[in-house]
Amino acid sequence: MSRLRIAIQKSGRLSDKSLDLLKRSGLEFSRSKDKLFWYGKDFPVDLLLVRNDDIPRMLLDGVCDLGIVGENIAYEVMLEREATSELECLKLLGFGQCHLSIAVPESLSIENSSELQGKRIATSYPALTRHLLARKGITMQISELSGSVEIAPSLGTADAIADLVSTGTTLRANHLVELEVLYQSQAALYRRSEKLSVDKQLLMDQLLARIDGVLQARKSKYVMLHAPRSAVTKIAALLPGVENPSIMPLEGTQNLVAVHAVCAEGVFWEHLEALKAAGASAILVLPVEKMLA
Ligand code: PRT
Repeated sequence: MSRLRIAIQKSGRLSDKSLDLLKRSGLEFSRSKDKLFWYGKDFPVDLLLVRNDDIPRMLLDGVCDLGIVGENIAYEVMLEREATSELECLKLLGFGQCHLSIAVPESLSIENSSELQGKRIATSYPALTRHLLARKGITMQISELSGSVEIAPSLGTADAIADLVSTGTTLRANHLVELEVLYQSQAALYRRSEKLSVDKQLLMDQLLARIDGVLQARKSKYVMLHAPRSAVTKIAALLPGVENPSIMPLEGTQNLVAVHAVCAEGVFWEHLEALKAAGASAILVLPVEKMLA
């Protein structure tokens, strides 16, 4: 019987959320001693726990069928291997958000990346940086570093850096300012762009439907409220991302009904206040655990 192999980061920023997503999709694994290969128990999907930048390489080499990795790394490896059409991004996963930015020392009065033409830039993402700079018509001398990129300007080994930024704390701590965002990234699910056997494709479709369900449920909220019959249309229109709410009679009252709906978008205090102002009462907002369309 066919089995799928999915690679995720062993330990790092994306590991916990990747594993959590798979567990919420109903996958359970028996952990092997070396902890690099976990066997899928009830569903034929096994897990490989590897270094982040090995994931797209393993996908391209056919070692695994699916991989969860940052878009920045997938793009970097595809450029490095000149294989930009060989990985397919199946889903953006909504975590691991960051951006690849050019940053320069605060002390330099540079306002535009075009002023960096011909200068030195340090980065851990040489292929991506070269590619994105070239799109802007900028050529720089790229110095590849595997870490601590942010200290290159103060060491005098680079005039600028291209590094991932999430909160901006690292840049500030190193007296660097962001000049330009080159690329926005988040964790995504990838596969190799090639035809699978019928069995494997079926398995992959099943897994993708489950992952979709988890991602959709994460965004959704189940809202229950009481509303005067006369205000139901107005109140239903205030529920974010709802087309057809269920309207049910309430025992012992003629004027009030119960309205239940799955809101496909975030439900914020402003929404609740607007619902209350329109006549709603007893408003409850609950998380949705699983969804299958
Ligand atoms: O250890 P391993 O070989 O598996 O990989 P790794 O060292 O590349 O892993 P890790 O865990 O650091 O990053 C994994 C992925 O998380 C990256 O490829 C990105 O897709 C994503 N990600 C999201 C980030 C960040 N946010 C991030 N802030 N990756 C790195 N950073 C670093 C950045 O390089 C800089 O040093 O964090 C620092 C900046 O953070 P702020 O918050 O100070 O701006």
